[in-house]
Amino acid sequence: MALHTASILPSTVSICKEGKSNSSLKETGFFGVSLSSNLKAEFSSSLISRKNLRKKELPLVTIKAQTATTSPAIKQSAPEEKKTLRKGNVIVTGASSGLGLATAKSLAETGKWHVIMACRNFLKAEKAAKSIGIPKENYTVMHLDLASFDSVRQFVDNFKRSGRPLDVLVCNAAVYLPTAKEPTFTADGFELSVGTNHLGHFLLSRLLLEDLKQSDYPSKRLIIVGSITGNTNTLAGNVPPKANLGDLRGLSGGLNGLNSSPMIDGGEFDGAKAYKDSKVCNMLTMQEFHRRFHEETEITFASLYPGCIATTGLFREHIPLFRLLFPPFQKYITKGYVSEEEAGQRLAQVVSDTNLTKSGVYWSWNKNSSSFENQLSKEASDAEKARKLWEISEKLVGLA
Ligand code: LMG
Ligand code: NDP
Ligand code: PMR
Repeated sequence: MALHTASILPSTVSICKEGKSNSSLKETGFFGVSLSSNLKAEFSSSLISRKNLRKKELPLVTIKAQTATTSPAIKQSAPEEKKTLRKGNVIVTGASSGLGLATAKSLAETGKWHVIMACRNFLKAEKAAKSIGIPKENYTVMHLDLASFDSVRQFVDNFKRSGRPLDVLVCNAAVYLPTAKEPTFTADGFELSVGTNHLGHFLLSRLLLEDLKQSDYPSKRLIIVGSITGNTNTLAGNVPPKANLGDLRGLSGGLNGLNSSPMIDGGEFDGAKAYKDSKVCNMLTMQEFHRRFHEETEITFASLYPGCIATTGLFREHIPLFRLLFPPFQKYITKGYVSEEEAGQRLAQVVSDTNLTKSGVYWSWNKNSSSFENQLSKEASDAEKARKLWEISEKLVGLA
């Protein structure tokens, strides 16, 4: 199957420290002062520009999605595992850095999970897994570029072919383009942040729902990572630009910046807003899944805000001054800071803790690092909007 040129281009330039970990702080603040940054930088991004979208017309390079299995697909029970409960299989998207990597580590080192690290950069993921010390029998890297529906479909095919049952799917990957002046687009022509963070995950989850449903694991789950910044019922969610999906007219129009706006609400392009909008989509999608499928499938659908992990690659496109000041600002002023390691444990908890089986919940953690069911903003819990978002998204990803 041919992947578009886009999917073989390096998607972003990483200029941020990654894999840093500091587990000394445990507070998660929901109130605090803001350090802002209207400082914009002229970073040239190697992302696919609107012009580059035309490259779809160039001769396509045919590549197969890479799949390397670091352990046998059919798991032999380790001698110490005499119990009836088999190892759980969990797919984590974007597990090559930050929260996803920390979560993969946290789950894999328990010995109870086999983590399928679904990543766009195969080698980076392998290296990251090795360097962070994930036991090699407990993970498999599989290629997935969420910015290409072909790649998502190919990933799903490859996964199904592996013969593994699917017990938990974690939609974690994301891009954040706060300094972009112009929109960039996925292989299928959708604004990149919403295209990757929401549409790619929407298609992936829909295609894997049946696998989750078939799982005989005691608790099967679909987790979609949300964020405080998409929730306007918080101070952090009120830092401009605020998330707002409006009446979804841009999304209905195809989010392509040609005959429609690249923004969901139909407005002018704003990279920071597009990210926050995508997080609202993630949280609405989780609830819509819950309403449509929880009763029938017994799958737990949940979202979470893991805390402000100010050191991850998410901020790689932000200006250097922001990357320098953001971690101390979050640590000492808002107290919302959380280390990658701690955030990974939180997400791992949502994946596997037998106390967190409630469906339709948006989890957060308090100052003592105890989980609690958090309130979503009015928009992020608007059932009518969730339904509309679902229906439009279905059309855009080719499922309706
Ligand atoms: C957008 O900007 C970007 O444009 C976009 O690209 C993207 O990055 C997006 O969400 C991501 O952010 C956000 C916007 C937020 O930023 C601005 O427009 C810049 C506003 C600058 C405001 C900074 C105020 C700093 C003033 C310092 C004065 C200090 C004195 C106080 C000291 C008291 C100490 C005891 O815009 C806003 O958020 C507007 C609202 C801003 C309210 C700010 C409240 C200020 C509170 C004081 C903060 C103190 C910060 C200290 C910094 C310490 C650093 C370690
Ligand atoms: P990182 O940038 O460290 O991790 C993002 C991951 O997503 C990377 O592995 C990246 O791959 C991957 N990714 C990006 N684009 C694609 C794509 N097209 N296909 C497949 N994978 C892709 O950021 P974080 O760890 O901080 O972010 C993880 C999640 O946490 C996101 O959903 C984010 O919204 C959420 N979050 C983060 C917060 C924070 O403070 N950092 C706070 C709240 C929520 P690659 O390594 O190749 O770049
Ligand atoms: Mg925030 C209670 C305080 C709090 C928390 C928990 C966050 C989290 N932020 C808080 C407050 C503020 N921030 C305030 C008061 C300001 C304005 C001065 C502020 C600014 C700010 C900027 C410019 N914050 C940011 C940015 C970003 O570029 C980050 C962003 O919006 O990414 C989308 C960000 C974040 N603040 C957070 C968190 C968790 C983020 C980033 C990641 C995310 O939501 O996924």
